[in-house]
Parts: sequence; C-alpha cells; structure tokens
Amino acid sequence: LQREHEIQDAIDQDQFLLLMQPQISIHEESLFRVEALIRWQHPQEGMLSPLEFIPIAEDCGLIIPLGRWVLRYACTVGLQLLEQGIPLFMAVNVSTKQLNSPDFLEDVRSALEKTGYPATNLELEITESSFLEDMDGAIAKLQTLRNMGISISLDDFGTGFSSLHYLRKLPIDYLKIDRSFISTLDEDRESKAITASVIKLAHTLNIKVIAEGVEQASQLALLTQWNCDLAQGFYFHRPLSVQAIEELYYTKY
Ligand code: G
Ligand code: G
Ligand code: MN
Ligand code: NA
Repeated sequence: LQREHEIQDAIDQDQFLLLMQPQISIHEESLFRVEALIRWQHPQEGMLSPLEFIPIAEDCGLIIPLGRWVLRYACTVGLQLLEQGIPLFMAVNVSTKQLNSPDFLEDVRSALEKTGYPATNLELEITESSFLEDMDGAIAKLQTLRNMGISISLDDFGTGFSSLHYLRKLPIDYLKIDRSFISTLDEDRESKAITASVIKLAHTLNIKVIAEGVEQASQLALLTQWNCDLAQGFYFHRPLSVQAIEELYYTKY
C-alpha cells in the first residue's frame, strides 16, 4: 500500500525516467531503433527497476496513468531527437491492463497529437497475456493502431503461451524472441532449434524478428546465419540515457 501512494506521488513529482536501448539491424541499414525502458529515480532508494514497481502498478490500477506518462514522455523525447536530425524509431512497452483499458487508443492518439511525434516512428510492444481475456477486442485495437501507422511487436515470445494460433491471428510486425532462448544458444540444442525455426516461421508469415538479450559474439553469429532481422542486448549497448543516445548517434552513425 505504501508503494501505491508513492507511485502516484512519483508521477506527479517527475521521478520516473525512460532509458533507451538500441536495437541493431543485422543485415541492412535501418532507422536508429531503440526500446524505451522505464526507471524510477526514487528519492531514498535510488534507481529502481520496473520489476519493483510495474507489477504493483498493474495490481492497483496505477499502470493506466503511469502508462499514459510513458507514452507521453517517450513521444516528447522522440520528437526532440527527430528534430535534432536523428532518424529515431522507438518501441514502447505496453502492459496487458493498459492495452485492455477502454482509454488506451485515446491515450496513444493524444500522446501523438500533443507531442507531434509521428505514428510511423512508434512501435508498441505487447505480450501474449494481453489476448487471454478478449482476443477479438485486443486484435481490433491492434488493427486500429496499425491503421494509424504504428508498428506492433510481440514481446517475450516463447515465455508465455506462444500458441501458433497467436502468430496466425495477431496483426503484428515484429516478434521478439525472449532472452531466455538467446542466452542459452551456445549450450542448448533445443534453444538453437527453437530460435532457428521461429525465425523461419515468422519470415514465412511476413513478421520480422528481434532477438533480445544478445550478450555474446557467438550468439550474434548464429542469429546472423539464421537471418534474424534485429538484435538487442548488452553485447551492443545497455539501456542508455537520452543524452548518451544522442552522443552514440553522433559518434557512431
Ligand atoms: O528495463 P528492464 O529490463 O529492467 O525491464 C524489466 C521489465 O519491465 C521488462 O519486462 C520490461 O518489458 C518492463 N518494462 C520496462 N519499461 C516498461 C514500461 O515503460 N512499461 C511497461 N509496462 N513495462 C516496462
Ligand atoms: O521484457 P522486455 O523485453 O521489455 O525486457 C527488457 C529488459 O531486458 C530490460 O530490463 C533490459 O534492461 C533487459 N536487457 C536488455 N538486454 C539485455 C541483455 O543483454 N542481458 C540481460 N541480462 N538483460 C538485458
Ligand atoms: Mn520489451
Ligand atoms: Na522481453
């Protein structure tokens, strides 16, 4: 309960921030892609991971205002970077409660309109659990978002239900293979077989693949061989401050 009050105050007092982790295009040049990852700069406890407050925010409903803040802040920062000439494409995590909330489409529209960030430079990351309750309703929302020009990715693929039914039915542009598969690619034949097959299957369905949690050159070599499209992980970059993202772009690109 303590935390619930703290979360509301923290929104009002601007204690949250977004870090940005680059996603690297494996085979071809692409826009400068990043995933926005929230942190809480807590006045007493220091920098808190989302694992310490997102589940609480989901339970008590504060994920709705917090998610609204994330969208708004991501688009504000995104527009600033675009205006500096950085061809940014940004992915934002959306929790199940948020997607299923009746306000969600309006929150996304409002973040885009009020900031001027282009929908075509925004990707929303959703998880399979968003489809358990009302699959048709969630699909209709994704269709509307895609009609606005927003891209959709299916996050943490392989950890949830990973029904092939979802791949067939969901209007998604990207599939993110969970880090638990990537981190075991070197020693685990099953991870290898699953990752290679999921990439092939996704491509057959016209879905691009992002590998999460790439930490080693050997993992990147396998992903390259299997034609994976994008990779994200500590091997390339940790989640970075917005200022570090600007410096990275100007020094490397
Ligand atoms: O950044 P980190 O790897 O610690 O993130 C841990 C978890 O928190 C991940 O599952 C990630 O998807 C989630 N997460 C990070 N930022 C956000 C956010 O802005 N909104 C939501 N709903 N989840 C987030
Ligand atoms: O569930 P989601 O994919 O949104 O979670 C992203 C989380 O993964 C973030 O908290 C981020 O800090 C973390 N992350 C990103 N790259 C790596 C990596 O290479 N290794 C590990 N251990 N974590 C990573
Ligand atoms: Mn994610
Ligand atoms: Na993930």
